[in-house]
Amino acid sequence: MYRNVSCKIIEDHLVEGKPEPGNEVSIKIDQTLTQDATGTLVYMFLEAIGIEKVKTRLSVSYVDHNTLQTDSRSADSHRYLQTIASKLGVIFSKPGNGICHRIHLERFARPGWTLLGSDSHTPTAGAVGMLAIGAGGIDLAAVMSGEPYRMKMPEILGVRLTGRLAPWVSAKDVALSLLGEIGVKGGLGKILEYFGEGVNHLTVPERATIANMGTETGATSSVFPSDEETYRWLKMQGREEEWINLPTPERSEYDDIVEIDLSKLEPMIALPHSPGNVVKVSEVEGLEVQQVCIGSCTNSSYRDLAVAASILRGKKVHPNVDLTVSPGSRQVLRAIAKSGVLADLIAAGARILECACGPCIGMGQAPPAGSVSVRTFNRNFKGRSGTPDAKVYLVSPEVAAATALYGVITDPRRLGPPPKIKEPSMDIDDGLLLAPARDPSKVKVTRGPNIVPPPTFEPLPDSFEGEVLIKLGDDVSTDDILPAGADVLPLRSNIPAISKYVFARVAPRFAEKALRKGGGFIVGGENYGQGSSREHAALCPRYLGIRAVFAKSYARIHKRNLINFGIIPFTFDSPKAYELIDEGDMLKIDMLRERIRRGDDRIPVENVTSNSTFTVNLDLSERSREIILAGGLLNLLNKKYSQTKRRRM
Ligand code: MIC
Ligand code: SF4
Repeated sequence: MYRNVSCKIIEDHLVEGKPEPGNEVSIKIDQTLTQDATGTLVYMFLEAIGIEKVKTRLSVSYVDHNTLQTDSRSADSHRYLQTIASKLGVIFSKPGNGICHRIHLERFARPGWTLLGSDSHTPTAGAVGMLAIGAGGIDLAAVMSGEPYRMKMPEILGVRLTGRLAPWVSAKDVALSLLGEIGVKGGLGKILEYFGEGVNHLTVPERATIANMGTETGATSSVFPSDEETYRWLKMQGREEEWINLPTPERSEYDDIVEIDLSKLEPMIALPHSPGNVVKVSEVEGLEVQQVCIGSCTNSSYRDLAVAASILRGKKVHPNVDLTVSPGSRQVLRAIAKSGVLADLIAAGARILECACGPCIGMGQAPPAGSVSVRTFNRNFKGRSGTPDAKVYLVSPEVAAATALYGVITDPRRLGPPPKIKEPSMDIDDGLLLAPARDPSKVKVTRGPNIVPPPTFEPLPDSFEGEVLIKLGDDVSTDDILPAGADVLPLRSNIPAISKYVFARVAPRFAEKALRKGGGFIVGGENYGQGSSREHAALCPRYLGIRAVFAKSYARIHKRNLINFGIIPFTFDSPKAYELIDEGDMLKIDMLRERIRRGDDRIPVENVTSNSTFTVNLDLSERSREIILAGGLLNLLNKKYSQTKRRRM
């Protein structure tokens, strides 16, 4: 018998290494998903490497982020993505079909399999007993070329669920409570595995909400067992033959355990500007609200929308509130249309948006200046909504709907008996999932002017000298490093153009300064690069000449993205070392190639300005050292696959 579900899946997919916490392991990846905002680069990398057909068992390319078409750029990206998917053997999910994580859960996620996705919320698929991990685009390209996925074996943190949720408390409150308990760094280097009898009372969409927000703890993944409920879900999706029994073993073992008694939970809320800033809703009740948004990959299931509709049925949204609803997928949209949920939402005055990420990533619906926006989403980083001084709160659909009704943050337990939601059978319609071409040679890849091949970089030089261009505090998110939103997202396929936005919200002239100074260094605090998987937050600084970051600690995906683009992630060995370094200081590092080649984990840095020397830590696997020496993963992959191509010729 296996120790736990996560270890079982890892062992079944093990290519190399001993799966003990901290060891380097590589695993086979069965499926990949990309979305449009990160996907254009993935497919351009694959083209650069010269891959003719992806090597995974299944790969899907979704269009869900960048769906606002204010000029031709987004539409051009969609056409590129559609044609390149067809050529390379990838299924294409058309815009309008829904949010990648929700569709993947409905149509493709499989218990016992592995999934790598170029989006940080890929672990949503962990709801059906899958090991699903978020990564940067170049890691996706590597896996789609046939490489295993290499990672440091995470610890498995068992989350024991007992009891049953009280009325008006839902899966989002479980996710928020856990975040409140372990914080935005609590899952770092860990897989969160849910077990205990409490799991039996959660449906797959509810498990998906919890798995989805595990990302906000910094976890590598979130995994549920595969059980009868998983069977029910797959059967409803017409996929019961894909079910396997993957229960929590009777004597399961974890590296550590946290306990959550579901019956004790209350409606929770994350305050601005961090998903980890969690308190009880009852503590902030009465605060006036100008906008409420229901949707996103966290809370856009049939149940989520039906609960909201039942609260609003026969009533009107408060006159001072703008309520938007974005269904997670077309399957959900069709179901709410059929059951009358949609009619209730419309009658109450909700604004119905398309099945896409929408306001979650600042693609429209920016709230009024200085206002309060209450959202069922997973992130509330400053400025992410598109309004720099908006205050965004994260809640369950129950709290969102009650708040929309009264115009102030409202604890739904005031509303009387909770609604009983019956999930209807779903109409399965894969009409917007396009199969790849039978004959790829006939596919002409369409490239608009905004599809610009990614830059190439030189191998690591022997020494660096440069200026500290910016010094930042703790929890800098990738939204701070490279914002999303309607102005910037259409440029994801054009690195020279999008690089102008690096730190645009934090230090508006950063890009110009970096180019003028010929590059330099970034200094950060704890958890540098938390949030999204967008590798643009590493690739664009590299394009501007950034060669190293000095931080107290890093978020997992961002650290990997830095390495993948040849930026060295140094770690301060004491809080004092961070204090001693200032913006504008000139730093010099000698014999860098040699030190990295021989695996030094302590690197001396000369502060030329203050005429002193300090030492930083460097925690790199052998593979990461190889990548950095080569000047980035693309250079390594190019070398490997161009040799294979030469041999084939
Ligand atoms: C996000 O929620 O921040 C995103 C947008 O989905 C990102 C991906 C991206 O920036 O394209 C993520 O979570 O990885
Ligand atoms: Fe889309 Fe928001 Fe989910 Fe990211 S978090 S995938 S932007 S819905």
